Order: sequence, then C-alpha cells, then structure tokens
Amino acid sequence: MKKFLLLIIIIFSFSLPVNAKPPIIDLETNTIEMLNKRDDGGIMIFSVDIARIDVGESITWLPTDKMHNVEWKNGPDGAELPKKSKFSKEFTMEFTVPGIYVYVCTPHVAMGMMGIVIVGGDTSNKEAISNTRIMGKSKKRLSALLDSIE
Ligand SMILES: [Cu+2]
Repeated sequence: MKKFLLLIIIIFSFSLPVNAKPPIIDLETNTIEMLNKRDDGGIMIFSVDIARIDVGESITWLPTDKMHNVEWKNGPDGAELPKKSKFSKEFTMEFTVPGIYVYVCTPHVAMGMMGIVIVGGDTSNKEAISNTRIMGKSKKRLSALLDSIE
C-alpha cells in the first residue's frame, strides 16, 4: 500500500510544472525558507510546497533571502489567521486547528510564491481552500498542489 502511494506521488510530481518540487514533504525541522531561487530551479519560492505537521506544532519561516514575507489567504473554520508578516523577518506560527491553510508572499504572489500547510492530516476543507481568491501563477499552483493531495 505504501509503495502504491509512493507511485501515485511520483506520477503527480511529474505532472507538475518543471520548476515544481515533488509536492508532498514531511517537515523534519519545522522551518521553511523564503528563497529567491530553489535547488530545483524555481525562483521566488518557498523551500517547501506542502508542509504537513501535527496539531499544536509550529512552523518558522526563515528570511534566507530578503524581501519576502508570509501572508495568509485561507484556513479551516475557527482558525485565526495572523496579519501578514514583515519583509525579511523570521515568522513563527503555531497551528491549533486541523485542516489545510494557504499562504503567499505578498510581493511575489503573481509569480507563484505560495505554499500550503496541512495540519493533523485533515484535508476536509480542501474544497473551500480551492476557492481561495489568489492572484496570478499562485492560483494555478494552488490547484496543482491540491490535486496532489487527493
Ligand atoms: Cu517573495
């Protein structure tokens, strides 16, 4: 069963745009970097596309490259979404409500700089998240990421 899932993940990774990383990543360090360029060639991009964490865990976004931030666009009902973080500053958020969250980088949203967080393995708000109002390339990227978490 695990091998089958892995195969599905691999197939979905290849169906994504060339500059997208394999989309499902378990966080080991609970940090996500804000980058001008990623190892796979993607530009203006977060180091992790889909972060999976448990309820009660935190994620820290690191300003590895400058002039990026984290702006929350959507989350599960009952979740409090903080206001956008300051440019070039570290930002930490604790996740207490399970579900899918979506965020962007304010100045680079049109270039596709966005990411999602799945808390507690709960994807029940996937449809609501797919209706998130979000600009430019980030809209397409959001659908691709959501498709990969079927
Ligand atoms: Cu940015």
